[in-house]
Amino acid sequence: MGKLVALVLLGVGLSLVGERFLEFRERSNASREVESIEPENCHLIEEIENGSEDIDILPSGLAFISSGLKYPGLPNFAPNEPGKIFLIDLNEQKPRVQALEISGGFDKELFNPHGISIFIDKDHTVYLYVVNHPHMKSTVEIFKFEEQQRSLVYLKTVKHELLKSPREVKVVATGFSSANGITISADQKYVYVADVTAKNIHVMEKHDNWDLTQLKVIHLGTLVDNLSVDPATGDILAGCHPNLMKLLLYNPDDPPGSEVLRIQNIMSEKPRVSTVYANNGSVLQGTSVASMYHGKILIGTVFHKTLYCEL
Ligand SMILES: *[C@@H]1O[C@H](CO)[C@@H](O)[C@H](O)[C@H]1NC(C)=O
Ligand SMILES: *[C@@H]1O[C@H](CO)[C@@H](O)[C@H](O)[C@H]1NC(C)=O
Ligand SMILES: *[C@@H]1O[C@H](CO)[C@@H](O)[C@H](O)[C@H]1NC(C)=O
Ligand SMILES: CC(=O)N[C@H]1CO[C@H](CO)[C@@H](O)[C@@H]1O
Ligand SMILES: [Ca+2]
Ligand SMILES: [Ca+2]
Repeated sequence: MGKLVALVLLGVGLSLVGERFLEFRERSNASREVESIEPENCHLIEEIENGSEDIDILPSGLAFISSGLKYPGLPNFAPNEPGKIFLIDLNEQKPRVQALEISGGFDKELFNPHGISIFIDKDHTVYLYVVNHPHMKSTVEIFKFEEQQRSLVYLKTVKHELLKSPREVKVVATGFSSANGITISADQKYVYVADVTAKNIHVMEKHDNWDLTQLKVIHLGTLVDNLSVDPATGDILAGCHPNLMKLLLYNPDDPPGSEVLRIQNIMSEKPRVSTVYANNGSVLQGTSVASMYHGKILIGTVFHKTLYCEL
């Protein structure tokens, strides 16, 4: 979201000067009306209502959710509360939610979690990498997940001057107007990159040395934030901002909407793009990510609530 916001704010700043404003309004689909689409079994997760910017799910169905992001230019309902990582067990009939305890001398008061990524070591140890913005700086925190205790043990902080908007990969591809979400196929052969303002997804082939060559571009017509892959089917879920401008110029009476798209058979001649969820903001505002486990979907937002759905 960081890069996206910076880019859009820059865009707004520049474009306010002249008629580019109109063009930007158009590009960001500021006035797009969103028609509701909702699977039958959806409910809000009561315990997480101040953001769920990123979600990552273990192969066992335990989902990590980062909550409480504070970022310049983005709305936030709980500016004085530290961020948290929540855990949800998607194997449960009615999944419960718990905030993970953090031990190991970590400064929890300054915790401002953004993107998260699970890393599973060869010895099956689970690590959680968390992009953190203490005092609006950018660091990456590395935690070890203790499944029995349901807690995170702080291991170390990675800091670097170049780490302004940390990404999970080295620079291997260029030519995006605003690359944001990135994810890799289950077989590790393809990399999918979301280009927010170009409203598309680039499908790249990953070579052994991590060079990428572009295979195709899939146009979605909506501003794509984060991508995830359903490990069971290989489908891609995209958390999208149908009217990005409303997210940045937040007005509770005319809130930003939410949209989740699913791309099936992405490598085929005709990938199928369908809308899994769409809402005008009356239920869910500012979707940033959706992740799937055995037909169950968690839909996260930049600063708002969190929705659980069964397909
Ligand atoms: C969204 O923006 C594009 C320009 O990027 C425009 O062509 C399209 O009509 C807009 N869609 C809606 C629904 O406003
Ligand atoms: C969300 O933030 C509001 C405002 O600070 C607070 O009252 C509420 O308890 C928070 N909700 C959760 C679930 O943390
Ligand atoms: C959103 O849709 C609901 C019906 O689903 C409607 O009652 C409400 O007025 C709409 N809100 C906005 C801001 O358009
Ligand atoms: C995994 C992934 O694609 N994460 C991205 C989600 O979006 C933020 C920006 O909003 C990026 O910084 C992350 O890399
Ligand atoms: Ca994001
Ligand atoms: Ca992530």
